[in-house]
Amino acid sequence: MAALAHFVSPDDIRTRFSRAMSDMYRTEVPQYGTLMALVEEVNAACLKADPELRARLERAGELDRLSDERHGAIRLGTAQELRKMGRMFAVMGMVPVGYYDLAVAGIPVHSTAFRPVDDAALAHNPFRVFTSLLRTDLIEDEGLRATAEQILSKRAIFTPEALRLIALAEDQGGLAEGDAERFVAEALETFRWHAQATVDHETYERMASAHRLIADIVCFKGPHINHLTPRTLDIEAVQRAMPQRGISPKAVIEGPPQRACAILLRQTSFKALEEEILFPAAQGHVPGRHTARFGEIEQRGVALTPAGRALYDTLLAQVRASAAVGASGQGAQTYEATLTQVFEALPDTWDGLRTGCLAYFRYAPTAAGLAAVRSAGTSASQSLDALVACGFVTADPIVYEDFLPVSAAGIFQSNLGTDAQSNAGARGNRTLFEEALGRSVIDETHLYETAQARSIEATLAALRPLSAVA
Ligand code: OOG
Ligand code: NI
Repeated sequence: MAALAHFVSPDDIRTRFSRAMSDMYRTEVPQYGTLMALVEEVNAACLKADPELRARLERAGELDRLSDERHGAIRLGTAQELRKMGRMFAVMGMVPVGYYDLAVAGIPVHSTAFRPVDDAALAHNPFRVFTSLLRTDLIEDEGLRATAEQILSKRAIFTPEALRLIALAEDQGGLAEGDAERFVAEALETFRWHAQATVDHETYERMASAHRLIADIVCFKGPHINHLTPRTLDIEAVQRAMPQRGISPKAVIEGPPQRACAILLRQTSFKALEEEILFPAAQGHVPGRHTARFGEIEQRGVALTPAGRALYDTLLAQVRASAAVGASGQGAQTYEATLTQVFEALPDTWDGLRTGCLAYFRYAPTAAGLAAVRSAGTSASQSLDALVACGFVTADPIVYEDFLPVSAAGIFQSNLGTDAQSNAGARGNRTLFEEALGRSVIDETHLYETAQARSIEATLAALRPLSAVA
């Protein structure tokens, strides 16, 4: 046991890695730096204007993590890559949570999110990576599929040193300072942009004509990080201010509408950059262009229970069936108006969400509650709801730490144009994904459920004389 003490904690390794990634992406995609600065300004203004929000974030341990909070995304080509990636993220305390089927939206990948799961780790740094795996089984042209698989089978996306350090961490149960430092530097190499394609121009075009995402995954040396997304407290304000800073956002914000009580996740992105790349040719190289890397912001709200989520999914489907947004943003205003109107069916007060069992909350005794116990003034048993109502218990929303498949599809699509292949009828294949990963993904609902249940248990224990155990 004592031997563990000299290991750097996975939480610290994750924070270092997330910062290193952010620094790297800032130099690779300067607009990301501009967006970060904007988000920081907006967040500071929000906290100043809304002391209650500030207090709530502070209680939830979200205030300190805010400026460090971001997610990234990568796209992998093979089961072997996914499995090794899982091992690499495990060194940073990140595990696969959730399964996202993008095939239904005509995108030939399926995904999970690697992220920390326990409360302390999340409070430390909730860095997440949306990780997609190419579904070569959805490439209809057999010749093309074989070529793609053959190209992918030959690449090595991890440095030998990174692999050595992952194995070392697994053997020892952690990494000491120098090794942790090296691990972060070596891991970063996997996510770096390579302007040089690994295939000739013709092969690239063949892949791209099946789906541009296939070209992005197959034709490069590794799974370059394709965006990093800071968390904002006011996505509308950032969306409005983006054009003034020379950034043009996509037409609509994905996810739920603006509400008094934020739910789940709202996201918007700016278009992918057109970048110069080089294709190997008989004589040296020929230049070409590729679009893959973009920027995104997100605003996170409360996690919904299965009942709340079912309502969200139904309402969103209703909106999308009645108000379509065109390829260049036509209909965006109607979409937003419809979204707002249809979502009136979902309660927009914390109490409404909580008492309707639509969202998850973290309960804690208040100073007044604890004082009441000490003076033992009340001996009557009270329900949790009654304790909240009389100010002896607080109920703070549990933040949604995951992603939304429909929103993710929208983010993918806004960066792919409209020439995407439609895999009509294609369905997710969770079993295939988990086989590739070498383990099953964690059920996110179970995590929220447990976090809420644990907080209730601790709260009732602290207020025992006041509470009904039922
Ligand atoms: C991932 C797109 C999805 C999100 O935040 O939902 C995503 C990708 O483009 O690789 O990042
Ligand atoms: Ni994203």
